[in-house]
Amino acid sequence: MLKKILIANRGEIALRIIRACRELNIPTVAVYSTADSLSLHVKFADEAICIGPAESSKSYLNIPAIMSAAEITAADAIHPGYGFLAENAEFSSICRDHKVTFIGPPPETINSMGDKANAKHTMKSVNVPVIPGSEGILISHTQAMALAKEIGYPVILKATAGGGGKGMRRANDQDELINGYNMAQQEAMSAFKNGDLYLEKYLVKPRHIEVQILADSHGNTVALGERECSIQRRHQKLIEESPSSAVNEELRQKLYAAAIAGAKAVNYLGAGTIEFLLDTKGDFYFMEMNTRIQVEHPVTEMVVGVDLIKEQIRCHRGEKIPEWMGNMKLRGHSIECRVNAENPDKNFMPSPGVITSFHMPGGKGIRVDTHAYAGYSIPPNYDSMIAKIIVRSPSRAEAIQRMKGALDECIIEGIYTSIPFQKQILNDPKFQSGDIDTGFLETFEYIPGKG
Ligand code: MV4
Repeated sequence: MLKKILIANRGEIALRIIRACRELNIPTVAVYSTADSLSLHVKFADEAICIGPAESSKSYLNIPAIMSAAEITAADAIHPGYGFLAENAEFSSICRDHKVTFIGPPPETINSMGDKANAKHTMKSVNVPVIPGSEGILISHTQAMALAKEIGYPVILKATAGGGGKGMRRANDQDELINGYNMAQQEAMSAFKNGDLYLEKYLVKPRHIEVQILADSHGNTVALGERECSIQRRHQKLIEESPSSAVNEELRQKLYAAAIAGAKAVNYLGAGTIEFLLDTKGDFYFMEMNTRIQVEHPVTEMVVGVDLIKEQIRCHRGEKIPEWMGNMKLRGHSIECRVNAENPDKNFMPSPGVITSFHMPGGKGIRVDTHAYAGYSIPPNYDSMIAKIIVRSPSRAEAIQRMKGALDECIIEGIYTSIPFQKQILNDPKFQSGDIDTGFLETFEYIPGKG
C-alpha cells in the first residue's frame, strides 16, 4: 500500500508533494496539461503523463484521464493537493472503487463537511461552539424573519453548499433580509445547484483563526498550532501567520479541544483544518472544516518543525502519530506571503506571461515554495499564485522584519506581482501591532506605484 503516488495537481503544491514522497522513498507520478509540459513538477516526478489540454475541466479536473494515468503507471495512491479535486467526494469515491488510496477523507466525510449547515449541526452535537442562528437550513422568508428578530440584526445568510465566502448575504434589517434571501437563494442555485440557506448572527470584524489537525487510523488526533488568516482580499488570503497574536495559551488549549472534538466527531483521517471566527470579546465559533492540506500549511511546519505532508501520507498508510506530537510547543513566529501574478495597481488584474528574470530570497529562517523559474511562462488558465515566501523568527516583530527583507530581495521581472501590496501591509502600524481582523484590507489604503 502506497508504493507509488500519483499527484493530481500542478504548481508549487505538486512540487511540495514530490519532495515529501522523495523523503519517504515513495516514487511519484506527475500528471500535466499541455500548458504545463515545461513545468517543474513534470521534470521532478519519477514519471509524468499528459492528461489533456490547458482547460482545467479537461485535465486537472478530468477524473477518467487521471484514473487512466494511475492505472497505466500502477500508482496505488493519489494525492490531490489543494483546489481541483481535493474536496470532490465523487473523486474520493471513484478512487475507493478502484482500490486506489485517496490521500484525503472518504466521500462521506467530504460530503458531510461540504454541507455547511450539516457540518455546523455535527459540531454543535459535540459541544463545539457555533454561531447563534438557524438549526439547519431555512424553510421560508417568514422563518428567517422571525429568527432574525429573535437573535437581533445584523444577520448573515449563507448557502449550505457554499463556503469560502461564496453565496453569502449580510442583512442589517428586515427589508435587506427579504431581498438577500431571494438573491442568495438564486446565487446558490446557479453556483452550486442547491439553493438551501442557513442564517447566523453577523459577527462584526471577527478574526479568521484555523487549527491544523492530524488524525491517524488508531484513534489519535492531534492539533498542531493555529494559523491567523485574517489578511484576506475578497476571500483570497494574502498573508498568513502562526501563531495568532490574538491567541494566548489558555485560548489555544480551548481551540485545540474544540478542533479535536470536531475531527473525532467525523472520524477524521489525515490532515485537516478546522476554521473558527474569533469575535472581539475573545469568544470563538466553528465556521468550516477543510478536508485537505491547505496552501498556508508551511507556517505551521515552521513553528512545529513537522513535515505535514509526510505525516499526512503516514496517516493514510496506517501508521500511528508519534506520542510527542500530542502537545507541541510552538517555536517562534512564522509568516507567509502568497506571491500572486496579479497587478495590485490595476485591481489585482491577473498578469500571466513569461518571467524574464527571477531571483528568490535566502538566508536564515527563510523558505520559498515555488514552481517558477527564469524563462517560465505562467499560463493564464490557472490560479495566479506563483510562489510562497515563508519566514520564521523568534518573535512576530522579527518575523515581519525578516519578511520585509525577503520581499525586498525578490526579483521577478516580466510580470506584475502582489509583492508591492504585501510590503505596504508589513509596514502598516496597525498590522505591526497585531491589530488585525477580517475587515483589515477593506480599510487599508494601498498606495499604487510605491514599492
Ligand atoms: C461570517 C462573518 C461574520 N459573521 N459569519 C466569509 C467566508 C466564509 N467562510 C464565512 N465568512 C464570514 N462569515 C458570521 N456569522 C464574516 C465572514 C467573513 C470572513 C470570514 C473569514 C475571513 C474573511 C472574511 C471576510 C469577510 C467576511
